[in-house]
Amino acid sequence: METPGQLETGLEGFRFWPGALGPLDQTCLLAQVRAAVAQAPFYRPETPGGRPFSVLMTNCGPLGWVSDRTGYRYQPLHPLTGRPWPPIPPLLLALWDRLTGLESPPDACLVNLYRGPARMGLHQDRDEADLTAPVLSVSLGDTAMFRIGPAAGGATRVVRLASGDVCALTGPARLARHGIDRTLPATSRLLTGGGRLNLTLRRAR
Ligand code: MD3
Ligand code: FE
Repeated sequence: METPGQLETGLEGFRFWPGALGPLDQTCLLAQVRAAVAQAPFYRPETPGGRPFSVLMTNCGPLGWVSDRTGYRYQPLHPLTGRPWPPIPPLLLALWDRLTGLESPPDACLVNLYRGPARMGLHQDRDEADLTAPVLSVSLGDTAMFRIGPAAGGATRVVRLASGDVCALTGPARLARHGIDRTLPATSRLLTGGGRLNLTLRRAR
């Protein structure tokens, strides 16, 4: 695994590469994500309790994470179009290779879109079959206030995730509680009209 930068979260297994993607790579990746979104449009999922997410979502790859009144799961088809998710953008596969050093590629890429007051409450990611595989997160667009704390609960801290930043959640941090408090408007000009995209690469099965 490429050596990550230093960042004190007090959480072992939280790896952070600020500015891993330069402006050119960000523009390239955004074009690849836009092409995928043309095939698999963003939609607003509902929690199992029937509340709409403020974040819009879509996926790439063999499997996509979905939520509705029946629960959370990974599935091969877009819930609205009924079509398979488009392939994971090549730039992301190369990044997974470079930063995780893992032989097995990701089989799911969740794409989150934050606009205006969109946020994501504290949660754990545990819908994946193998919870020892890392999650790799790529941020594009406006800066996010990302909150993270230990799996067992207790003190959390906030890390700013800016456009081009990449982090990996491995080891003890894989089950960390985390969320997005808010995004900071007009902190990036990458997305026309503002907002933030987050791409998470995962091994779901
Ligand atoms: C820590 N996404 O999709 S990315 C998610 O910015 C999610 O959209 C946030 O939480 C976002 O589930 C945070 C950073 C991240 C991603 C996955 C994690 C942190 C994580 C998995 C385990 C622990
Ligand atoms: Fe998460």
